Amino acid sequence: MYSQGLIGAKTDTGEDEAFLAAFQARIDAEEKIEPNDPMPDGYRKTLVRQIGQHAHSEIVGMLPEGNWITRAPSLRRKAALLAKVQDEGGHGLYLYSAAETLGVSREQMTEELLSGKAKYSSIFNYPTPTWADIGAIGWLVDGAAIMNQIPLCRCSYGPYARAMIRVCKEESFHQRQGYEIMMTLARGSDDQKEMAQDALDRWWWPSLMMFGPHDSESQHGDQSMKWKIKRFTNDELRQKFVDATVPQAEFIGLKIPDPELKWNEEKGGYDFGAIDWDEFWRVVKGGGPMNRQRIEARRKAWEEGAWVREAALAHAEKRKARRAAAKMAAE
Ligand code: BYC
Repeated sequence: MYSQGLIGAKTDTGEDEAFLAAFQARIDAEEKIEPNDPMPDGYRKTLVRQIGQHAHSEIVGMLPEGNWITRAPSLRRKAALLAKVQDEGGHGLYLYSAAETLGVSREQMTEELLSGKAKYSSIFNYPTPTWADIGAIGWLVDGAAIMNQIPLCRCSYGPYARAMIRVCKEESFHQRQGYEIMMTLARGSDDQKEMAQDALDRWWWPSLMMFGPHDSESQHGDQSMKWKIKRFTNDELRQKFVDATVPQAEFIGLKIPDPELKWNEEKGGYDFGAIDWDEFWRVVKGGGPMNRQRIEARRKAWEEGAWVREAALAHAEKRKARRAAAKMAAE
């Protein structure tokens, strides 16, 4: 999708005050920053980190749902789930391509994921033991992802912003298919309703954690807001998600597992209970229920796909040589 011509590019941009002020002025004027434009190294690194982690999240995020493709309860459910999981793979590819425009290669990013240096969203380290988990992921995880990604369509970096437009359209379909699964279960037998409630109980708090630490603990938040990479803070987006999701739960007769959840007339939003940040950091640092299996699955896929990458490279070399020979013969 994007040129890889910048890999290994020189990043020495001569960052004196005038350069930084001129860059900030472009951001403040809502100009899009494009791959060949001069940019502060910190801006480039922040984007490589965020877009890389976002790409990894999409790819690792295929695993919990992929677990249910062979066991979906009907052909219609199977077709929809298969399409959704494929979409997530596509999102990962756009995002890896967008990150490559900043001078990092797919191989480097993958190595960082497999070595544990690069993070991916904490949410994908939880298991999917029942079919209702597939509903809960679509409804809550994709719902949270949309809340976070719609503003990224206005991110100051052009390739990331443009990739997000299609991603968001697809995520909104994902959210609806998840909610529809939950609605069907919630209106089904007592056992089905119980299964839906149990999935909501397990996915609610991890979904709130997807938005990242509180603003007061967010290391990168202020600078990313200033550079208009982020348009809302972690806490602002979390609040919007809670406000949008609580009525959806009420509509299908499920109960949000938070005794402190209460409408606050004055702020025009819900107050909600404290998030378990110890759990969040434990999961982010590799101690979640499925971290080991997720990375093992990615390592296996990367190693088993080596022959495909080698074959594609060999084919490209052959074509290049054939074209060069044909050109010489024609001269
Ligand atoms: N999990 O300073 P902060 C999907 C890290 S997938 C793990 O606030 P920032 C889907 C953070 O990276 C969509 N780590 O950071 C796919 C930082 O550590 P580093 C996934 C987290 O970047 C399949 C540290 O905590 N969406 O939709 O300003 C199926 C301090 O945080 C998390 C994206 O990736 C977390 N939840 O803000 C279904 C969105 N939160 O990097 C669905 C793009 C924070 O210094 N990313 N950390 O080592 C973002 O919008 C931002 O990066 C975040 C964090 C809001 C997540």
